Amino acid sequence: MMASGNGDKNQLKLYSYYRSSCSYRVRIALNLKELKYEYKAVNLLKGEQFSPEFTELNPIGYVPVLVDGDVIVSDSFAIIMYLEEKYPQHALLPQDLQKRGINYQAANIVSSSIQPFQNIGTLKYIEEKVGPGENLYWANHHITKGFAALEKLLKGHAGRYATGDEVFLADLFLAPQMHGAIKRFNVDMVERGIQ
Ligand SMILES: N[C@@H](CCC(=O)N[C@@H](CS)C(=O)NCC(=O)O)C(=O)O
Repeated sequence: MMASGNGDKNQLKLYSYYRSSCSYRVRIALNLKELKYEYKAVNLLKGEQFSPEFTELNPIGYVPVLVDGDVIVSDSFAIIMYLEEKYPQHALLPQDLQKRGINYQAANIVSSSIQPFQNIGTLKYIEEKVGPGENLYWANHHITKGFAALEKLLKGHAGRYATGDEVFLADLFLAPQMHGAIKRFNVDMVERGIQ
């Protein structure tokens, strides 16, 4: 069950699952901003996201959830924006507005047009309603489509990282998604020229 920590009310707490790409985005933000936090493990494979204790924090039953004193924020994009405003060190958004727009767009391609299609609940549903193994074709299709769009979008903006030589918002969404695509779904990123 969810591990409880030392109970310090002022310490940031992150409810996370180690293989969750959405939680991974927030862990990168917390680390770049050098913020200490208490790690609260939620085992998605054991269904801990559906426990009353957890859905009290996030009614839809997804990780990540950030608790900062009396403030509770769910959804990686919302959490990262909250962190950006409250803890401005190591800015995650570029000053240049065009670049900023590209960062929002890339992050949202990952969070709206790729990850929801490969979420545990979605994959289980497709497997049950469509047929055994169909969920992997489904996930692969959406991941490949999303990365093809990202490749076009970022052409001309990328440097060492997605939108130049500094790590910004887009990278926080891209890195975990690429990791998952390669390790969990065997998508060939080299052939796509993405790696
Ligand atoms: N848009 C949300 C999506 C959250 C989400 O889908 N989380 C996944 C892990 S990456 C989850 O908790 N899945 C549990 C389930 O499907 O039951 C975010 O970015 O935080």
